[in-house]
Amino acid sequence: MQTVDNTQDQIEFDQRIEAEQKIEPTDYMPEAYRQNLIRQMSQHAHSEVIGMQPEGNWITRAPTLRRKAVLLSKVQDEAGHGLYLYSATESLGITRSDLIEALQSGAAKYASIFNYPTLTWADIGAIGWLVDGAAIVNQISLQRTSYGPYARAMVRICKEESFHQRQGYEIMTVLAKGSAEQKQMAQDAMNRNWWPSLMMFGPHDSDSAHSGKSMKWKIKRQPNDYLRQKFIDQTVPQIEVLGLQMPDLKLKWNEDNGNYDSGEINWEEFYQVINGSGPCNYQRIKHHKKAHKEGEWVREAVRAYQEKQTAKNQTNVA
Ligand code: FAQ
Repeated sequence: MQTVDNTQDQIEFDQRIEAEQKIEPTDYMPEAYRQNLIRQMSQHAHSEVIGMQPEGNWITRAPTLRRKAVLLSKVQDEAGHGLYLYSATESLGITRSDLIEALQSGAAKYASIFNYPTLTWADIGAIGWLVDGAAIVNQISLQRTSYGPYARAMVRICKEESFHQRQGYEIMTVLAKGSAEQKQMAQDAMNRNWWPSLMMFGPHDSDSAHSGKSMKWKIKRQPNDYLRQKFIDQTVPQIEVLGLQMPDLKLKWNEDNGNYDSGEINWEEFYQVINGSGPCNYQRIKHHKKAHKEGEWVREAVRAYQEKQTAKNQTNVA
């Protein structure tokens, strides 16, 4: 049973959400709000970190020194995003090791898109353009999320994602205006990444388990289908500029509602991928476990340093 104090806390929490005030780590929050934030934010952090793998795969094979330097920086940016988001999630009272354990055991998800392979250099262009493009549409909306540390992390992350999107589109522009083979590479990579990019926005609103509560608490500010449509509407003209064929023959401007109509996502594939049976799920987690194990000495060194510092400070106080 709730105590009187707790009821008052709940009323004040609801008022703050209503008034668009941010909830901060030391503020009262209902347990279900906290858990839902941990779920979404950690999923987001895991996505940034696992998302380094498909692109990292091309660092040694980038076609020029300039492309290599840019890709290296982009992948490092994604690591940075993962770190902000893990830190922001830890402010909800969960440890980093618990978060990593949930990723590695399959209890926590990460964006389905990163379970697809990057077959050619053009996939790097398509990821920057479409995947970062879809991520920005979602994350601009999340800049107004109700949890302060998450909202602030999103502001910085969006600035960097915006650069990533442009560098991806620039790769696509060069390929689309290149030789017939390069244009075909660009076309194939766009076709491969189009549907998985649309899946990044999650299931239809009618099938979205968390949207109701997340919208009420202003963790999510706009629903999955609205954001997906926004992404489609802004991306189709970019495909036209590239001079590529549409990846979905049903894409058609609808005068009546001012949006593009489109074909249906293969939801069976979506659920297979998010439940662990996509083309690269096994490989992604296996690689994460290996890298995490190899980094144990760094974590040990940090712990030893912290212990020494604490002992030194205690001696100084005494
Ligand atoms: N993949 O009830 P909903 C990036 C799960 S960052 C996997 O609608 P919700 C940068 C969902 O978790 C990309 N799982 O869920 C980059 C839930 O399962 P659960 C990451 C998905 O949370 C670029 C279940 O389905 N961005 O790309 C997906 O209300 C290039 C039911 O779904 C974010 O994470 C999916 N696509 O809405 C990095 C943004 N969709 O948890 C490297 C923050 C749904 O109960 C290279 N997250 N699920 O086990 C969000 O905005 C939301 O969590 C949604 C899903 C919109 C993804």
